[in-house]
Amino acid sequence: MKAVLLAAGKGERLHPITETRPKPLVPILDKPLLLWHVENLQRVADELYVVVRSQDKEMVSSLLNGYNVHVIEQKDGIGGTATAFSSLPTMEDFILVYGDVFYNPSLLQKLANFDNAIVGKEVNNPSEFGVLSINDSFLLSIIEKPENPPSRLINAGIYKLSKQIFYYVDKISPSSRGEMEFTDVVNTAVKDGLKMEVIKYDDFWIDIGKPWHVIEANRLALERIETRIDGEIENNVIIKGKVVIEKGAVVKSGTYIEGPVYIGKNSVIGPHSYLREGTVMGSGTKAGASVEIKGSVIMEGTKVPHLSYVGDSVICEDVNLGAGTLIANLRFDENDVKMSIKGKMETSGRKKLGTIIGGHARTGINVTILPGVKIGSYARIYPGAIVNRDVQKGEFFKP
Ligand code: TTP
Repeated sequence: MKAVLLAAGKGERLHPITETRPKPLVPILDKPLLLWHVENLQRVADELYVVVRSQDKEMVSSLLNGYNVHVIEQKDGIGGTATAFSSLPTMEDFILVYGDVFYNPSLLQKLANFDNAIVGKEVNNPSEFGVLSINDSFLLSIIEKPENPPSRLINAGIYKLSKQIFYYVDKISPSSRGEMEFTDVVNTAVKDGLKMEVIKYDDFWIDIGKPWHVIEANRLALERIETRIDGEIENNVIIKGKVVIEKGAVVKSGTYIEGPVYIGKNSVIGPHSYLREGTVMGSGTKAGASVEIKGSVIMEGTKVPHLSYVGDSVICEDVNLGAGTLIANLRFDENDVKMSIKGKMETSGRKKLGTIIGGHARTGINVTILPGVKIGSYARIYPGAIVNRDVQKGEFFKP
């Protein structure tokens, strides 16, 4: 059997994270999401296809060097998941997965037994997804973001498909949002009589579309780690809960860790830092003296050297936080934190959410960042500033 991964999205809602990396390279436990997918799919498929944007092809190909994967460029023209799909050669029998979902791969084994099947996941907010309308265990249609969802079962973005589906690719037109949608291909096929089973799946699942989902996907992965210590731990370090400490990492004296926490290779933690649950330190990162980090994803090469608090945030690669940089993650009114997504304020559904800082940004000393604020890649924040609005890519924020 073959497997296909659609990974040619723009990932605009994930800005500023995707200002400096394509969405498939967003890390989960310091490993690009794309590699999680490839390793999962290789368990059940002997041939893998990944569809990417032309500008990402080189980066993705070099990441997948050594893996047996065909990297295919998405066709030009109107974008969308159906365009990604139509870029593939015809196949007999295959699994198809959207590149931004994170899930338990044990599901794939079960899927392999069906001719045509779609995975359904029950969620509490179905109106935000494609909702499955079903009859017995068969799909009637996928309804995109309905106001009155017929069920709580949504399209998990994971399918088992047969060759017949290719026949319907040319039978659709652009959706109301101006994209060629793979769900329209599936709806057209089902309407024409194709039997598609709905496989209910109730293990962990997340669609990484918005910046805080990066924290949540990492948290899901963290909850499944087993303690492994390959790095060095100095005397007087206290570790509670599960931790992974990779090779070359050093945890210096006086540090207190409450797992689950992941510390990537060649990182330096401490002396006297406090890493709390849900923290992922990418490779080559630093959390220095009197630094507290909680529920955050710190990407490769980023330094938080002195006297800082980082809560419920994503700090991308090669960022430096000046001494005394403090990130607020809770509003005084304790309402859910909002964030601007493609220019529109959206609720995150989270009481605790700090900041999202793009790659290569710098903050001066004593900078304060308010909840839900995004700081673009390569931005500079003037010492002592209170950052109370989004900062654009490359902007020098000086109040
Ligand atoms: P989306 O999340 O709908 O789109 P996106 O990745 O472009 O993100 P954003 O809306 O934030 O800009 O895409 C769902 C999946 O489909 C994702 O895994 C990427 C894939 N996809 C393609 O392969 N090609 C495309 O043209 C689009 C739009 C998505």
